[in-house]
Amino acid sequence: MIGPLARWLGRRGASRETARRKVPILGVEGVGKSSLILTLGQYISLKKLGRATIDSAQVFGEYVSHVAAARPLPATMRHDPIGLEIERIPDDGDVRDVDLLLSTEDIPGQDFRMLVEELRRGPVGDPAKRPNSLLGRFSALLSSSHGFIFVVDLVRGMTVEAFKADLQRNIWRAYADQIEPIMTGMLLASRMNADLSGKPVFFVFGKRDLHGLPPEQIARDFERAMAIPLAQLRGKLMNVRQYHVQCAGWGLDSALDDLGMDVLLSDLAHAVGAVRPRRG
Ligand SMILES: Nc1nc2c(ncn2[C@@H]2O[C@H](COP(=O)(O)OP(=O)(O)OP(=O)(O)O)[C@@H](O)[C@H]2O)c(=O)[nH]1
Ligand SMILES: [Mg+2]
Repeated sequence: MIGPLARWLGRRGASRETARRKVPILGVEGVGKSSLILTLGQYISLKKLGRATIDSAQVFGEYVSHVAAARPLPATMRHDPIGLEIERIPDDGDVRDVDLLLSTEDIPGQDFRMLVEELRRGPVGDPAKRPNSLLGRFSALLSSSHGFIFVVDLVRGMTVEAFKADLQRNIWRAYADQIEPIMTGMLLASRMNADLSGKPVFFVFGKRDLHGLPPEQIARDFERAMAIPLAQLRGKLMNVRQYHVQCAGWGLDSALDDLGMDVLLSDLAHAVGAVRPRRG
């Protein structure tokens, strides 16, 4: 007969076997990656769901000092590891145990831009023959990760007025600039390490306060504009979803309740299989 202690030890054993789930946050420069990880870091710390990794304490300290002074975050120049260890997620008014590591350390915005440019320039040959190229490194990242967050900034490089003046064209341009090359890259990379199946790809549309568009409209446009690569990615059994968040404009007095962080965290943990069984 299994007693309570054995059951508890069994569960401890089971949870130790649970691999850490690595989910990099990717996107070109200035789209809001650092802001997203800072907002998530603040959110999980405040709600007692996890913490920033020890390695990234200094970077988070710097970020918070910018928020405290109501300044925008500076562009990330260093390749400091930035990570969040998430141990719990909100779940129907309760919490669930998870084992999830979110990081931005892998491809900084500038390198990611170079990857996007390389992909946009056209035929890249067989990535398997060039493991040290950006695409080769991207492929390695894809294979070592359990899921991906791509941050998209619809307004990127424009004033809000200019963005709204030609809304439809600007949205399509943002997709062509920021998303299409990534989808192409993933499909190419899948030739190097075929097994992308089951790995979720979360497109996070940030700066909700700036673009001001309803999520339903973004979702509809996104599905239409990206129909072909989306069907190809889904054909690889990738689980592609969209989220809509705001990551700036909150102060240290904010409880961060309406920025979209809870749904993003919860879905992500479920999608990468990081959710542990409920405690008995
Ligand atoms: N209004 C608004 N601004 C945002 C939001 N998220 C980020 N920003 C601003 O966008 C700018 C770029 O954000 P970062 O988080 O530094 O972007 P990044 O992707 O880390 O950029 P790199 O480090 O250069 O790759 C900063 O000025 C942020 O304050 C948001 O939700 N709303
Ligand atoms: Mg950054």
